[in-house]
Amino acid sequence: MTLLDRFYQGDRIALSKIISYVENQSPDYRRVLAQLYPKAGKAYRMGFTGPPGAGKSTVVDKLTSFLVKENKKVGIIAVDPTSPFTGGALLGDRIRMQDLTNLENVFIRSMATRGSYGGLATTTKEVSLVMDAFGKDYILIETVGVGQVELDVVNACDTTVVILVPESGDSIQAMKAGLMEIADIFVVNKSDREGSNRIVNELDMILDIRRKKGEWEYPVVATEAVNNKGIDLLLTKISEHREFITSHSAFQEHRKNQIKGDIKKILELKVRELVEEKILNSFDVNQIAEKVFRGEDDPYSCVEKVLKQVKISD
Ligand SMILES: Nc1nc2c(ncn2[C@@H]2O[C@H](COP(=O)(O)OP(=O)(O)OP(=O)(O)O)[C@@H](O)[C@H]2O)c(=O)[nH]1
Ligand SMILES: [Mg+2]
Repeated sequence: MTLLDRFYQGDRIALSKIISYVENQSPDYRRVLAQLYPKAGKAYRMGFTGPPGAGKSTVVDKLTSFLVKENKKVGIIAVDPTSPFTGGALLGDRIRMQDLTNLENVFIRSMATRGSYGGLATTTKEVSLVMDAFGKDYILIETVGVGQVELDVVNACDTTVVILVPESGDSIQAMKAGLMEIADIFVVNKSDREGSNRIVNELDMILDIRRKKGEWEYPVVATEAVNNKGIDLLLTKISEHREFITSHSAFQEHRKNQIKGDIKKILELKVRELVEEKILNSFDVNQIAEKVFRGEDDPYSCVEKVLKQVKISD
């Protein structure tokens, strides 16, 4: 039996192996993804982002427990900022969500950002695709909200949840441009702490400008994740958002835009590889430099000539 056969039979070890294969961009990993692609598209993907320590993992953990009780299959991707010391994922998320790892219907994967430009690990989307093809109903992606990461979350998810804490109050204005714009749902976690009502009200005020009749309501949900409070309401809001977007053409547009983004990304990566393999390696820059130096040719014409000679695709 091949690895893919085992994967299709629901073998978790096969799932884990295929994820590693894709993560490491092993030879032919694109062929594997191409095979899985038609099987994917059924999972609902939610992103959870927000400042470090806001309670993202706790929220994801509690939400997962709810979903599992409803017999749903859940995949979790925890994207950790690359530690400058270990170069790998921090252990924190894994440890906190450990109770879930024993559950048959839950699969957790921690990934490092590897300092890629995107922040969100470049392969997060591919890993999500693999989990989707495996038959997960929900994929929950946790990332620390820094810079570019947020946009990547939106691009990889159907519903984006931004998690803040009462202490975030002072920075709301500063965040407006980034986190505020990407959230479909806001969570004020640690609502057991002082100042929770104030930040909920502040967010409500800012969001009122954005709320339009008949449009999505951009709800703010107060939670105390550690004590499982407010999680049921959050799940209700996520379901409402799902219903909202799937009943509007916006959803189809969003998915189409994601596909366009994917195609461009795949193409860019491929072109970069081809340039490396087929052009830079077969190109004797020293010889050309000599010619140019001797005044026999100019660099522009040389590049054109090189490009005419190479065969890009087989
Ligand atoms: N008081 C209080 N503490 C909470 C609540 N939710 C989570 N915590 C605690 O906050 C700490 C951080 O929670 P995490 O869930 O690890 O936060 P995170 O956002 O995933 O953190 P990073 O992944 O490191 O960015 C933990 O010690 C939690 O127990 C809450 O509702 N109230
Ligand atoms: Mg976490």
